[in-house]
Amino acid sequence: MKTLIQFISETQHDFPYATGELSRLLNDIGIAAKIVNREVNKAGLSHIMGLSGQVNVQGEEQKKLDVFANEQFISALRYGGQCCALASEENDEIIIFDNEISRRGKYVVAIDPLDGSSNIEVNVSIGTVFSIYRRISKPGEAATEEDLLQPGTSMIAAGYVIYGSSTMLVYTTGYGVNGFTYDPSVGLFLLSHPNMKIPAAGNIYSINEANYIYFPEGVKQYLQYCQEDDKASGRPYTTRYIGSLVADFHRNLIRGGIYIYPGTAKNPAGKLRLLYECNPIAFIAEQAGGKASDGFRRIMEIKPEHIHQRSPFFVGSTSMVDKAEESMLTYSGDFRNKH
Ligand code: P6P
Repeated sequence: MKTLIQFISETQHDFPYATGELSRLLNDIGIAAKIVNREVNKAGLSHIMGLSGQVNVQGEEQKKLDVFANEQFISALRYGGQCCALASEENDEIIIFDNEISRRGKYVVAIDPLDGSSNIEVNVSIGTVFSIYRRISKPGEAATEEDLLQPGTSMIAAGYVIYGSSTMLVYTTGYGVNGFTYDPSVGLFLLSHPNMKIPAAGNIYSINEANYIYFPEGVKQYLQYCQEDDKASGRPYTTRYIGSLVADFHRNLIRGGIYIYPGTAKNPAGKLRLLYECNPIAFIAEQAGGKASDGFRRIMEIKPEHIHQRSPFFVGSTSMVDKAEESMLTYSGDFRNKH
C-alpha cells in the first residue's frame, strides 16, 4: 500500500518547477485532517459537541467542531511556511500570514474547514473542502485579497476530506484524481482509489426538493425528466440527498450521478460558495471526467468578485450535467447571469 506522503513525493515530478513546496503544503493539510478526524470521531463523546455560541459569516451557529477544524487548518497552514494567505468559510476576511517565512510562501488556500456541520450531532458524514492557487502578489510581500479572487481555472490543486464510515482524502493536482483512506491504527492515509473516474452517466440525482416551488423552470423540467418512466435510458432515476456536499458528491463520483444546488427566485445565486465549495469540487469532477457548471457556464471560468461569493452549482456525470444545462437553456435562459 502506498502512503499519501510517498504518493505526493513520487508525483512531484508533475510540477517541473516545484521544489517540494506543494508537496509539503499537501502534507500539512493531511496532518490537520488527521487531527480534525480524531475530534470528529469522538464528537458524540466529548464536551466539544454542541454550539460554541458564535455565529459565522454565513449567519449560521458555529458548532464547536467548526471552530476547532478551522483553527487546525489555519495553524497547519500558518506554520507550514508554504501558504501566505487563506480564505475560510469561517472567517469574514482573508487571513494573511504576515510572518517572515509565510510571506515568501508561493501559495494561497481557500477552505471550508467543516462543510455539512449541521450533520455532526446526527452522525452523518461531513467534510473539508480546499483549493490551492499560486499567489499573484510578489513573494516576500504581504498577500492581498486579489491572490484569492482568481478563477477556478487557476487552481493548481484541490481536494476534500470525507469524515464518514471511513475517512478519505481525495485530491487532484491537475493530473487525475486519487483517493486515500485513513488507517487510524497506523495514522496514515493509504492509496485506496487510484485514478478515480466518474461514470459518464448515472441514475442518481441529489437536490433538496423542499425548495421545488422556488426552482427555475429549467430545474423543474430536468427533475421531471429524471422521474419519467423510460427504461431504455435507465429512468426513473433515484434520488439521494444527504445534506452534506462532500458526501453527496463522493457517492456520485463513485456511482455516477448529479448534484444540483440551483439558484432560486428567493436566492438567485443559490447557497454554495464559489471559492471553497464549487471550485474545488468542480476541479475534481473535471479531472475525473465529469462536468461542473452554474447551469449555463463552466463554473471554473467564473471570476470571483468577493471571497464568500455564492453560485448555483450543477456537478457530476457529464451526460447528466449536459441534460440539466439543456433544460436550463430551454426553460430558464432568462435566469442566466441573475446572480
Ligand atoms: P440545504 C451544508 O450546509 C451545505 O453547504 C452542503 O454541504 C449541502 O449540500 C448543502 O449546504 C445543504 O443545504 O439547504 O439543502 O440544507
